[in-house]
Order: sequence, then structure tokens, then C-alpha cells
Amino acid sequence: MRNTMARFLFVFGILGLWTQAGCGESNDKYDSYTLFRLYPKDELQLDAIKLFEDPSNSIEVLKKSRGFNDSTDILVPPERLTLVEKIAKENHFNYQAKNNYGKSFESIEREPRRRVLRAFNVFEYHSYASIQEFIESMASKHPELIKLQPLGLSYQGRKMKLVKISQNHNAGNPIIFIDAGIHAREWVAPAMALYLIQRLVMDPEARKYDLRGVDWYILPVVNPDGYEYTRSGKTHRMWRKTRSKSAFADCYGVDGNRNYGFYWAVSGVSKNPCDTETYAGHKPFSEPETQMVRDVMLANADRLKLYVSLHAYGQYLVYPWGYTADYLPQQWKKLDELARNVSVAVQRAGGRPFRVMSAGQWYPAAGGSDDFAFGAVHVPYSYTMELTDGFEFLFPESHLSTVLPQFYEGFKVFGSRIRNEFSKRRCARHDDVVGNDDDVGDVEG
Ligand code: 0X9
Ligand code: ZN
Repeated sequence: MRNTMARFLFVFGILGLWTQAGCGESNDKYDSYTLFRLYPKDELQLDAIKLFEDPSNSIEVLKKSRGFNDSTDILVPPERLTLVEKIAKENHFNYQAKNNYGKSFESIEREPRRRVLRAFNVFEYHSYASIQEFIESMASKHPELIKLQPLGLSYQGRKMKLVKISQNHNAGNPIIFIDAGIHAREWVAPAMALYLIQRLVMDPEARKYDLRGVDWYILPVVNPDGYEYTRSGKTHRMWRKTRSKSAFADCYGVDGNRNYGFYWAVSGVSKNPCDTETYAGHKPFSEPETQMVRDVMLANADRLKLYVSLHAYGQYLVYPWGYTADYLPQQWKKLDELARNVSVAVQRAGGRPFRVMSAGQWYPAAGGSDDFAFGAVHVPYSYTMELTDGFEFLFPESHLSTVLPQFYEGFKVFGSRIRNEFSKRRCARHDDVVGNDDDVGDVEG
């Protein structure tokens, strides 16, 4: 095993130097990539997988496994294929491989012209401009329910607006704040946020129950520059970070979910601005986009009772702490129990269950918005929700109409809990038991 590892590291090292020195990006970059889905079955294999995560290997880690029975998904460029196959076989990995991965990318060139003639379809993926048009038009048609709050401009100058949905904006209701799309390639997350907006406003049942005594604040695309970049061609479809230019290197982007100022950069981050995945930024809140989310949280700290950050993929529903696996917040049982109720509701609607745990138990990574909301802003319920299982980041449009309503059932449970626990206007829509109000503090995980 040791020998294999040593050889593996050596060959990777050589190849790493070669690829970094020589290669430009072709337009169909991912067409020749292979998706490997590796199922580790023991600690040694889990360790071996970590070697794939070194960014100098030009392998892109799409998803990390949570121990056994869960896959680590990696995208392998053609020049690494033989080697990865060899390592996988030598180490007796149970794995699946899908060649020519980029060829399965859906065409994204249909907007914007065609859409002008017809209504916005929430079961499709849209350009940022169309998304903005949609929220503007919803707000002008339903001024009694929706207020748009301008938050500022993204790094590249895109306008960002918070969608506030309430039956009475002056009632001082508890607030549920949902954001999506901090990671550019996770398209199903903004799609879910837009579906939530449409459903809360257009569905009479939702108006009657889900808006009762609770305000919903939704920011559908936290990282619009990155989002548009992933739409700008197949080569960029797997982009994750923002698009800010580094002052220290000729590289772009920061991982927005490593950029929040709570135990910033203590685990699971890269300090290298050229790391395409987890660069934490040169300081906390270096990005205008994370500053805007922070400011929404801080401005509403007293009423903010639930924060959910929508991501993809893997069907996880995780809670703080994300920065460590060593301990859990004292209130973890409450967080855990609500997450399980949400999962059950999604399952009852025909969806897949969520894997529920603390984010750090999945893999420790600091600087996430969930930890900041919980630890710094003291939002009592804070989650990261990883939507969908299957298709990786390329969740097909044709399946949105099935899964988004299923996930909505989970949001009803979230809404009920916040209403029952914090609203002056309690009325149970769901059988949702309230847990104990524990003091803040940590316990061993
Ligand atoms: O790593 C992340 O930022 C999230 N997963 S993703 O595949 N969408 O990138 C998980 C974040 C969980 N929360 C923290 N680690 N704080
Ligand atoms: Zn994400």
C-alpha cells in the first residue's frame, strides 16, 4: 500500500508540473474528461481518496464522500485517466467511470430571445437577467406581498436584490432567510429559490399557511458573476467561485462558502488564489457578494430565526459546526431533529431522504455562511441544504418539476417550526414538535 502511494504521489507530481506548465483550455474541455465515482470501503481507501483532492493534480473533486456507502466523485482529465484507473484497480476500489463527461452537458444557448414571448417557467434554468426580470415583475404584480431590497452590486456590477415576502411587512414577524447559488455551478439551488418565491406568492394554500406570521427573505443568486460564467460555455460550466481578480496572482475567484468571518480559514480551505475550488480569499468577507449576505443577516439579526443556504448536490441537510468535526453546538439535537422532520416531509412527497448531520461530520470546512449565521449572528436554526442526488451538477431541467415541489414540502416544515416557536400568530399546519431551548455552548461530537 505504502509503495503504491509513494509511486502514485511521484507520478502525480511529475504530471502536475507538466499540466500546469503547458496546457491552455480548449472550448470542449470537459468533453474528454471522465467522471469517476469511487466508493471507499475502509479507512485506507478514504485516505487514498484524499490524494485526488490535491489541486496540483488537475483533478476536480465534485463531491466528497461521507465515510462509507457514499461516493467521492471526481472529474479526471484524459492525461490522468490511465493513472487514476490503475490506482483505483490496485487499491481494489469499487468505482464507476463515465467517459466523455462534458458531452452530457445540456445546451444553455436558448435564452434570452425565445423567452420574451412567454411566461417565466420556474422549471427551467435561466440567465441572471431573466431571473432579475422575473423577480421585478413578480414584485410589481404583487406589491402587497413582495418588497425588493437592493443590496448592491456584484464584483462585475450585477444588481443584487433581496426578495422579501410577507403578508405584513410591519408586523415584526420572525424571518426565514434563504440564499442560493453562492457556488456558481449548482444551478438547481437558484432554481429552488425561484420556485419558493413563485409558490409562496401564487399558491393560495401557501399564502394562507406558509406566509402566516412568518416573513420569507430570499436571495436567489448570491454569486451572479460566477453563475453567468458557468452559462457562458461548456468550458466554464464547472466553475464554483466568484469572479473577482486576485491582487496576488493572475487568477480569479474566491469560494464564497469559505469567505465568511467565523473561524475563518481554520479548516478545509485553500490559501492559493489559483485553487479553483476552496480558496478562502485573502481576508474574511473579501467578496462584495458575501458582504451583502452578511449585512442582510446582521440588519435582521433580532428577527432572523432560520437560515438555509441552498447548494447542490448529494441530498445532505447539514447544520453547524462546519469548521470542525470535534464538537457540536449544544443545541445540535434541535437542529438535527428539525432537519429530520424536513427530510421525512420530502420523502413523503416522493423525494429522497436527506443525509442529516453536522457539516463538520461530513467534512470540516471553515468560513461557511451556515456557521456565520449560527455562531456570529446567533440565528437559532441554520442549515446548508445540498439538493438532489444523481446527475452531479448537471441536474436536468426536465426533472425540476418533479423535485422542486418535493423539496417545497420540506420548506413547509421549516415554516411551521419557525411559526410555532417564534411567531405571535401560531397556527399549526404540520405536526411539528418544538424542542428545548438550550443555552449556547459546545458539546463533544
Ligand atoms: O463545501 C461546501 O461549501 C458545501 N458543499 S458543496 O458541495 N455545495 O460545496 C458544504 C458546506 C457545509 N457547511 C460548512 N462546511 N460550513
Ligand atoms: Zn455548494
